Amino acid sequence: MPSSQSDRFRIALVRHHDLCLNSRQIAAVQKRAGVLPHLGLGYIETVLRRDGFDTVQFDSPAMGLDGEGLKQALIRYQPHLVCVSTTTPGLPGAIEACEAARASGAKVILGGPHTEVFGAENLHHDCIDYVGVGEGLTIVPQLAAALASGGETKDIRGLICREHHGGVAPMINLADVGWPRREGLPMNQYFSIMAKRPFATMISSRGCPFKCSFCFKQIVDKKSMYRTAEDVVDEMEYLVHRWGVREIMFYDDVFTMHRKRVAQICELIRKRNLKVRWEAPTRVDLVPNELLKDMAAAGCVRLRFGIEHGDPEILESMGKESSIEKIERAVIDASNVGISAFGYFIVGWLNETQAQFERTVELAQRLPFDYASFYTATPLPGTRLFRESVEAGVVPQDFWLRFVKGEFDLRMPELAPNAHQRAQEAYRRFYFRPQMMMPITRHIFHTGQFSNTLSGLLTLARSSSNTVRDF
Ligand code: B12
Ligand code: SF4
Repeated sequence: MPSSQSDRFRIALVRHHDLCLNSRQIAAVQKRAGVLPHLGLGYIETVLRRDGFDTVQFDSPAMGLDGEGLKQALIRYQPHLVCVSTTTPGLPGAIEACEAARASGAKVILGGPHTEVFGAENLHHDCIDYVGVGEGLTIVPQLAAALASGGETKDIRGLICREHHGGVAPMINLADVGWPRREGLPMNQYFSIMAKRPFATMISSRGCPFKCSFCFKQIVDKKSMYRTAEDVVDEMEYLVHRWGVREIMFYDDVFTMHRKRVAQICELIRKRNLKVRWEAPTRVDLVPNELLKDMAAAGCVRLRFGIEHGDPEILESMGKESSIEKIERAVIDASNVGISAFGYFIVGWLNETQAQFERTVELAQRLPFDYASFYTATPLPGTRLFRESVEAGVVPQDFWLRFVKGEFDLRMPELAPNAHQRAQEAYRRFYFRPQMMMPITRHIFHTGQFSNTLSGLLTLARSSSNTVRDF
């Protein structure tokens, strides 16, 4: 442990770069698409501060820190404990962060969605002392308290180390935690190519009861949790007044799951005369027209729909529980009330034929989408898509295990022929057509992001990403 600069126990919370599978393409796209904050670490920091710990967040993409830069920053801070958060594809970046943390002399804990599938396996990397499985809001404060007082760690639920395995830490309600800490973060560095700046993110609910076969469910997401309308709008108001935020992006899985709650949020925004643009993800079967009108009147400018595919058979096999008719209805209704529709599509589905791919492009072109993303299907560990891909002989059973143990140069196998070319082609056919001139011009006018938009479009046209649907 580092020699103490002050009496307080110091904890660094780290999100490092996406040195993911096919990282170069993703980095190129993400650099232009934006830098979005990590709310999970912000929430953990809130709890740690409440418990009296000294904390700092190091958000490498926002702070422009590479591996060496992060290492030097950590050495200067001299943390006793470093918490690194990761997804599975993001593991290579997280390991670089853990190595930087190790060089600072701190104890290192790895957590986040990834560690819910692979726990002890991560201890293969010498730079990791602990793995947290499940709710970081309980694991990290308990570990910090134990380390600070020289106490035992073996009874901490959800904590794995080389000596013992503490199972899984159950979810706690975000509403009981307060808001994620943003002080100390370079708030002006966060942006989304789609949004007006200054911009911020929030989460108003957690979890989703649907079971799409490609979607990874965290333990904390298996039970849904909703914040009250009052608390949500209070945080929106705080972002506007404290940070001058002009647009808010919600990170929820499905924002409109509870119609009444969303209607209450809209009513409060209007009552308080809160002037802020906002956008949220949802499903096509959860946006009745009345609600859409309410949302538009309360500042909702964009809805992100998980459309996924234009082929009914594939939609069915994804377990999406939607239909082409529902997709058409929702996108047209949103557009009619003045809300931009962002369609997330997946191409290169397992055994996808050329004709099925064409149906996706055709649907994206036919409906009034202002934005679309086309991702190649990724069989994330722990998903039904992964099991089916293994059964189909397209992905080796031990693919992710090898990856987790350090074979970071593995390439993700394609589930359908030419999946990457299909993604590139879909982007080109969607964005580069005369009908997109209006939405693109409107976008530039509302967000003021002229150069980002143009270079983003060019990058999208040139590259494709191998990933699951995300932002
Ligand atoms: C917002 C978001 C993003 C944002 C912001 C990143 C972030 N993690 O916040 C952006 C766009 C950057 C992003 C990118 C990616 N994402 Co993403 N993202 C999400 C989303 C929709 C919400 C995350 C969130 O804010 N949750 C709420 C907060 C409160 O929880 P949390 O961050 O998960 O943190 C909690 C726990 O995980 C845990 N925890 C977190 N960190 C730590 C650290 C320690 C030490 C401990 C003990 C615990 C712990 O405690 C926290 C509090 O409860 C989730 C879906 C979901 N429902 O979680 C997908 C999700 C996390 N993303 C996913 C993926 C695959 C990606 C990408 C790889 C995709 C891509 N486009 O390339 C990239 C890679 C990013 C990276 N470096 O790893 C997958 C992860 C699956 C997996 N097995 O790893 C998810 C689950 C989507 C899905 N359903 O499949 N993502
Ligand atoms: S893709 Fe969306 S609707 Fe489907 S399970 Fe995941 S969060 Fe729920």
